[in-house]
This record gives sequence, C-alpha cells and structure tokens, in this order.
Amino acid sequence: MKKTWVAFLFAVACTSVAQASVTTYTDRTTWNTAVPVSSTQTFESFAADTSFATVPLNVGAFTLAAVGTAEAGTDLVDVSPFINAASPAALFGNAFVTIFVQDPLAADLIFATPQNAFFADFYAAGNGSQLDLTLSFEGGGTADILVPGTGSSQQSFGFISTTAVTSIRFNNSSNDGFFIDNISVPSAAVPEPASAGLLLAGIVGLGWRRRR
Ligand SMILES: [Ca+2]
Ligand SMILES: [Ca+2]
Ligand SMILES: [Ca+2]
Repeated sequence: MKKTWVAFLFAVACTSVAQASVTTYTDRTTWNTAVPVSSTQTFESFAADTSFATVPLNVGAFTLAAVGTAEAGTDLVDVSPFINAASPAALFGNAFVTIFVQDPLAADLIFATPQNAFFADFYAAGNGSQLDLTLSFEGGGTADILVPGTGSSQQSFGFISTTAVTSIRFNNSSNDGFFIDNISVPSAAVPEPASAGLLLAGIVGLGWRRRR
C-alpha cells in the first residue's frame, strides 16, 4: 500500500517536470488580458540598421542571435530605408527585425530571464511550410509551435507556458525570410492559478491567526 503511494507521487512529480502546457494566441488583446503587465520592443528607438548576423544583439528583455552563417541583408534590425522591397513598412513602423531561416540556418531569441509568455507580430512567416518556434524550457525539454496563417501577410502570434522558456529558436525546413516586430514579454511574473490559490489560502490563514 505504502509502496503504491510513493510510486504514485513519483509519477506525479515526473509528469509535472516533463510536461509543459503551452497555450498559443493569435490575438494580442486576448494575450494581454492573460498577461496584464508586459513590455513591448518596437525597435523604433534604433537610429540605424543593426545586425546580429555575427554578434548577438542584446535589446534588454532578450538577445537576438543568428545560428549558422546568415544570408546577406538578413538577421538585422532594419531601419528605414528598408533592404527588402516586400517589407511591411505600413504595419511595422520605421524599424523591425528581418530574419532568414532554412535548416540548418536559424535564429535564436534568448530571454534575459526565463519567461512564461511571449507575443509578436510576424509578416511573411512561412512559405512551403509554417515558421517553427522551438521553445526551450527551463530545466530541459523543448516544444515546437508553428506560426499559423498563409505566410504572405501579417500574423500576430504568441504563447503562455506553464513552464518558463529560456529561448525561442526560429527555424524552418524550407526557405523562409520573414519580419518580426512588437515583441512583448511579461514585465512581471504571469500569475498561475495554483500559486494564486496558495497565496489566497495564506492570506486567509494569516487573517484567521491575527483575529485570534
Ligand atoms: Ca517597429
Ligand atoms: Ca535599412
Ligand atoms: Ca517567408
């Protein structure tokens, strides 16, 4: 009987470590409702084109880095005038990020501190196949989520994960140049229902003790 109980607890512990639950979002307002305090990088503060093709670019909340040898004119913060004629200037303002991926060429977004949530605006993300975001979880393990849409228009996309994510690898098996802007991350921890409940129980308990 005791042995069974220990085995059960062990199974539960393993499950909670191994399985991160990732919820994806395509609407910024809905994502914002679940992540009330966030900061957004618009790249509008950049005065000149800034490459991360060979040297990683730290923009505060995250760092951008090329994986492999970047193609000319890609993997940079592109400030007007734009390198690519197909740039989504009307949507993404005076500056945005231009990336090209095709296995094994990829690009990483590395969070300054592990984050449970991420949201961004993509443009032309996907060609023959959808742009793949490989999430690396704190403590190990990965998950892949695909940017939806037709691939030739704007697509807002993001996620909230029960396990914090240390980095996102942008990758695609097929040729995929794309643009990304308005990258949002929480500026405070995303509240989890379980810990919120525990906190509430703690406060109630404290009140009960105080009254005595
Ligand atoms: Ca912008
Ligand atoms: Ca430029
Ligand atoms: Ca593309």
